[in-house]
Amino acid sequence: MILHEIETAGRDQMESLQLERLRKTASLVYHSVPFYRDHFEARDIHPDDIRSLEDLKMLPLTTKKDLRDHYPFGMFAVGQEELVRVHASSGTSGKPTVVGYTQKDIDMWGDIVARAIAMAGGRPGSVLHNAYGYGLFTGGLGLHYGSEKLGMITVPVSGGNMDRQITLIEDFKPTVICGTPSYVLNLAETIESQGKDPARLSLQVGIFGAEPWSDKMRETLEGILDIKACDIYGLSEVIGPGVAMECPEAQDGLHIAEDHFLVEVINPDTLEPVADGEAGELVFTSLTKEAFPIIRYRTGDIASIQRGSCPCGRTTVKMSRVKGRVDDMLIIRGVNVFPSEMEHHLFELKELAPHYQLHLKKKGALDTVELHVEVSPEYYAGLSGNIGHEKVGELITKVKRVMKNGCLVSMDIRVRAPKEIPRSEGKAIRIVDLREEAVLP
Ligand code: DLL
Repeated sequence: MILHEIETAGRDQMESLQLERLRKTASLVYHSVPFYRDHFEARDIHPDDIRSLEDLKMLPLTTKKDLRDHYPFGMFAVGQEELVRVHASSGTSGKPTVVGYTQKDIDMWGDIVARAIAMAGGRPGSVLHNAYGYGLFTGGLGLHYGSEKLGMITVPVSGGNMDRQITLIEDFKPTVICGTPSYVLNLAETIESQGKDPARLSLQVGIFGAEPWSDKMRETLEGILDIKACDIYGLSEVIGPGVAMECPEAQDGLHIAEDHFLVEVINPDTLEPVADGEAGELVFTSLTKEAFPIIRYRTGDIASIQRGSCPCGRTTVKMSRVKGRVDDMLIIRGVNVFPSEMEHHLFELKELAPHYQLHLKKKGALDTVELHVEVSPEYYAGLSGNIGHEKVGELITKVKRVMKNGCLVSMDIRVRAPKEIPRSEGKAIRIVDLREEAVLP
């Protein structure tokens, strides 16, 4: 096990480091980013007034809208001559969110991702197959630089071209694979469809993130590939992947790189802090970034945090798996539910393949949700390839019952034949919103 000293620091040591860095960051944004300076001045405070970590709460929360309003470079704290990279996240509407990095930011990011890969079990000299997309998305380059920094032989495959991915895995014999869980599942199934057993490949560890996934999805991936699958979390606004990483020893929560990012959890409606262990919206403040420091950023991600010791020996605060995004939460007949919770229950059914989509539709004035599930090839064979077979009625009743018991929701179910649900090419599309179309004449 590779443990970095700071990952096992005592609380006092960690918090005094955080405070020192927070004060530096506050001073940087006050002097260099008009948006933040206005916040200080409106509250009649000065960076020197920040004397404890709690004092951070004197400052307001920052939202995605604030970043969009300052598109493209208005939130940067350094001049263009100091920037060496930008990334952007696409977002569903309007302009993308642009983030920038100095060389020091890139080095720091590489360090934390190297730490994350080492935590999962990556080792210098062995091969890492990186199937996260390269480009404006932070996944590809984020894992790439971390892997190189750790001294791993980095294969920058990016997404797409399944056949090439499979050849490279067979020939280069990576021990670590990185990608979104839905894409790697797609890859594993493609390998199976070629009559090969993905469990016999050289892979030992999967570093999966960039989208919500359930413990059942973990079981599926670990089983099909015979690997240990660990969750990696991050977002471009905070840095990219590496904000938090799950250790294989516990597989129970992700260690936050607390020496670089300060976490809070708030109730997304009242904006008040919630207690440890309670789910709420994650809020992050960067402590060491130069180009794009961020103060109290509302991530939109729902999770809880826990403090205390971990079997791996690390003392850093852990966040739970992300349940989903505030804006992906569905309210079905008054019950709140996230797609990843449905996934957890759906994947228990042997008749189904691990693929699903939720279609939001309009029936008159009412919003309705249809859950599309796909039967496994074995079950399909038992239907003699006829999706209209009477046995499907029993399956629908069963799926309805599982959703009702597991998530307390009743919804319409549509059963699809194998491969009918589109496969992931990156972040999986779990929710398809057809409501706009429905209201068109
Ligand atoms: O997805 C960064 C990343 C790349 C993380 C590779 C992990 C691996 P964005 O494109 O800015 O950055 O999207 C960030 O993705 O706010 C979450 O909603 C979601 N997300 C990221 N990691 C996880 C995860 C990258 N492990 C948004 N579990 C975040 C659940 C995740 N959701």
